[in-house]
Amino acid sequence: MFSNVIVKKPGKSYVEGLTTSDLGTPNYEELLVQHEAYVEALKTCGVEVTYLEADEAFPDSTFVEDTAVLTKDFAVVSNPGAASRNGEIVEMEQVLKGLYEKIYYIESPGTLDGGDVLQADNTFYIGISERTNQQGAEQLKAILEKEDYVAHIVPLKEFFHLKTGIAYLGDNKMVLAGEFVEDELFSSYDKIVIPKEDEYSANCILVNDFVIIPAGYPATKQKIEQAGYSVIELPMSEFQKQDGGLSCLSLRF
Ligand code: CIR
Repeated sequence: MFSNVIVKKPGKSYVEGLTTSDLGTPNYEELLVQHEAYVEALKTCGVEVTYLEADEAFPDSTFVEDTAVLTKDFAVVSNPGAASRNGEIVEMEQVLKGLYEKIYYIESPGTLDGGDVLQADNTFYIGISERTNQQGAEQLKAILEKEDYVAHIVPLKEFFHLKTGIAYLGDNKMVLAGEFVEDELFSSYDKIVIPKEDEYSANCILVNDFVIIPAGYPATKQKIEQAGYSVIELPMSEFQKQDGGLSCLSLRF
């Protein structure tokens, strides 16, 4: 169960953020409506929301997930791999100091984006990507093992971040897309497989009694409902334009 989340309002500079997609320029008004709906959905899931104000200096900073890895007992401040995003950790460190007694850090030359880290019960999966390098992944693995978790490093082939293509729903159920579907590392899970055309919906989040998924993926909705979950659908178009998904918009703990 999660009792807290951290979110951050997108600033007007969001439209100048990093992206590899060709889906067009985000509409800021629409973006704010979608962000508000996201925050409301989290409240529906029963969590306390720490709401950070927008910071125009960091266009991508609404994607707070990349700045930290959180558990119940400790926080890890990440070291984001994109130069324009690295300074986002300064504010997040201050916020986390108010919430946690035990804080670890990923240190250069190690880089790590929180979007490359997935927790499934006592096991963590750490992707190596354009943003997370081997040293960053090994630093996090060492921290997690010291804290009695199991950690596996997963070199990514195609996905942007690890969680672009995978989500854990608890109860041994794993949502998997693309390169992860046949990966031996995930063979022991009960798989919910997302086909190529619905790949964006593999980035969904379990928040207490609900699974939040992007709107527009009826097949994914059906599969997750069949697995026994209540689903909340949210419009995500303006976040998708900047390569962001549902998990990226919050830190949950
Ligand atoms: C970036 O390129 O960093 C942002 N435009 C998107 C970050 C998405 N974050 C995530 O998948 N955890």
